[in-house]
Amino acid sequence: MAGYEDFVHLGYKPKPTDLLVSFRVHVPSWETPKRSFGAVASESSVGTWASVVALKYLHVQEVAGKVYAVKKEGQSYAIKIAYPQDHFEAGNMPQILASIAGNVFDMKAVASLRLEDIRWPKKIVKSFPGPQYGIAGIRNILKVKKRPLMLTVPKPKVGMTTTEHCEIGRQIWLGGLDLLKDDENLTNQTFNPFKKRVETALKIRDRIENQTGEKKSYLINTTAPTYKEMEQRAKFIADHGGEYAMIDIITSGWTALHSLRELCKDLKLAIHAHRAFHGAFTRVPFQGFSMLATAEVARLLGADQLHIGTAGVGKMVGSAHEVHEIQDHIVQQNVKPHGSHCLGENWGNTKPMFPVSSGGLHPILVPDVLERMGTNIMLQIGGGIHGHPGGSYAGARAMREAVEAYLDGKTMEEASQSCKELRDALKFWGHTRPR
Ligand code: CAP
Ligand code: MG
Repeated sequence: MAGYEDFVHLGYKPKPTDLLVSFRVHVPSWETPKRSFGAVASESSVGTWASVVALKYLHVQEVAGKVYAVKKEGQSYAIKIAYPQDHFEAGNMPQILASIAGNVFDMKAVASLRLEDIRWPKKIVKSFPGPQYGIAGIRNILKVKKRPLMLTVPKPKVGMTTTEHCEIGRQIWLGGLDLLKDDENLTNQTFNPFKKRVETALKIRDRIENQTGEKKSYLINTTAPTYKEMEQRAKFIADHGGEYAMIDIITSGWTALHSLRELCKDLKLAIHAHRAFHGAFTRVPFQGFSMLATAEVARLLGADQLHIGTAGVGKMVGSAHEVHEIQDHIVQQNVKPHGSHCLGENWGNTKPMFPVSSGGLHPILVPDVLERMGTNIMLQIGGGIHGHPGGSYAGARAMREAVEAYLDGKTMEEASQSCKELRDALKFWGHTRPR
């Protein structure tokens, strides 16, 4: 009768149409590795603990997962599972993740389990919308051809009035930044109501665009109690001339992101994806669901830009290696398999996502990030602008100057000689890295 071990087929050669998943498994001391691996394939596809007669039916076996590769790595194992694509409802991300990333994480048959990477077959990739604009499209909206795009979040992140929030917008747009952004937890609070903020900020944006001759925009958080309300907020943004809908993709959920993407096609809004909450399942190296896989899901569902970390420079964890891996997967169209977990990807016509580097940065750290992540990124600096001794305008000037200096091959010390705001930032923070 079918037991967990029957889901292990080490001779199986995956088909191009299979969806592949790589996991890191710790096997419990009382369990055999083969049964532990088989449990993951069984529980994530068709099986359960009991041997059920129907498991032997051919048509059931035809949509079952198969463990096809196993590699011991110290105390844990890297395993790979192939799932026939017909197991899944194409275009239904919640269902796909309920299979490959559902019950498996809390089974006793594994001591710990982390989903590291997913290789999506062509039919599944094509069943999702992908980004509407992508990197080239975003650069086209903001009329910035090459340099890194610059954005900031007013701080304190919540608590300021609409007037205070929008005044910061005026200062940073005047100071040279491209984008203002709502923080992940600013939505429609009584002291800063959504509609009043949108109306006030976009009027100021129009004025500063005329004053500076530069395109400016605003990443407005549409995260809401229901999708119906999210839809109304996105429509309000479009009706008032905004270019972006921001969404907290993890706390809102995948169906919310997918639905917002469909709406934004009609509204012609770009989507900025904030990943707050991801650390609950991406941070621990031996349990959870990787940020790499999370980024792939966000790209398929259609975010145009996504926070992916600072490559070790800022206040959040996320090593240079991890961030580079994610950056490759969201910017490139083809990624080759490599290492024990990376399964590679062919994104077909799915547009790339703009990497956003944010968290614990200030102007003097701009070169550190650009050296690591290149210049085809978005740089977000919040506290490192509004905590500048000269205030938000000075902080924005310092950031813009830091980016221009890097592009001109100048050090921060050299550039600070001709820019007071950068000089003050250098004096105030030096090259310290917050954590
Ligand atoms: C950064 C930030 C962003 C984090 C999110 C914050 O502010 O606004 O939400 O960058 O992390 O609230 O911490 P600071 P990540 O610039 O003041 O640090 O980008 O890694 O998703
Ligand atoms: Mg934030």
